[in-house]
Amino acid sequence: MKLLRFESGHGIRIGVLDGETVYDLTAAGPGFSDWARAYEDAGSLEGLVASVERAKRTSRKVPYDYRTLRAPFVPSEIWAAGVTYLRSREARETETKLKGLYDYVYSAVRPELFLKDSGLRCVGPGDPVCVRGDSKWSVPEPELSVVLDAKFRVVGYTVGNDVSSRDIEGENPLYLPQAKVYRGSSAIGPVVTTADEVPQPRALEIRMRIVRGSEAVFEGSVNTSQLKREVDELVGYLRRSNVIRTFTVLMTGTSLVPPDDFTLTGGDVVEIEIEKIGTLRNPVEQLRA
Ligand code: DO4
Ligand code: MG
Repeated sequence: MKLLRFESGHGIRIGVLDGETVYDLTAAGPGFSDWARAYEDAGSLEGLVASVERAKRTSRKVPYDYRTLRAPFVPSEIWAAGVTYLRSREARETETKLKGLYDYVYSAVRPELFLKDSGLRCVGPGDPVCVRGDSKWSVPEPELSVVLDAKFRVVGYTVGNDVSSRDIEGENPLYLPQAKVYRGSSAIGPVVTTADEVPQPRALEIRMRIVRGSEAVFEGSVNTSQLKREVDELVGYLRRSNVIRTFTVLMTGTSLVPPDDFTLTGGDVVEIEIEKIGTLRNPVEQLRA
């Protein structure tokens, strides 16, 4: 199932995507006011799938229109894993003034995990992701993103963009929260594909294209088979002595790093496609210093 939210003349609706058709579930009952509530009411992914299938029978169908999409849910929190691909390790070791840290964490038993967002700075499809006003070197980070329930069970997967400032992190790794957390610094969407449809999260193709004007200024692809750690391993570290709410996101790290002379610029459009999920497309806004 592909879970989404969209805007209509009647406010924000929740729906499921089936081919080019969206089943608008919002009127199906009070539990369908938002995905976290529908999931909590159903108690499990299996329960949610069953209640959605029932609700679909009486739901209105509307054509799929990307322009109406919102983030598929408002994340309770976004956590992110770092240096989980060789390419990320190389890029960070190049940019940092403190050599060795990224080499170490790539091979360490404990992964790097950090709190990316409270949900406040995250946008959905079509909304702008931002470049900090005090950063001279910023990049998108396309990441397979795991959607978790409050028991740390995998509900599904979405496309994530961990927008980051390379110069701020490169100056000092202790500046990581400033390099990672600011207005419009993350995006998720366009849908959540439920876990039953993604039996092998480490076998998905990720593609990114950055368009400037009419030209693609960066294009790249990677397969999640290159991810150094199992999804379960990352979730296992997140759950240690921790508590989360349903619909918390865990981004799994990036491997697509544009060349070192590239920086994201206001007006660019970032397109990230992940197999079985879809394409997350966001324009870029330059913030003032
Ligand atoms: O160590 C900094 C963050 C790394 C990261 O976000 C990534 O590898 O995706
Ligand atoms: Mg990242």
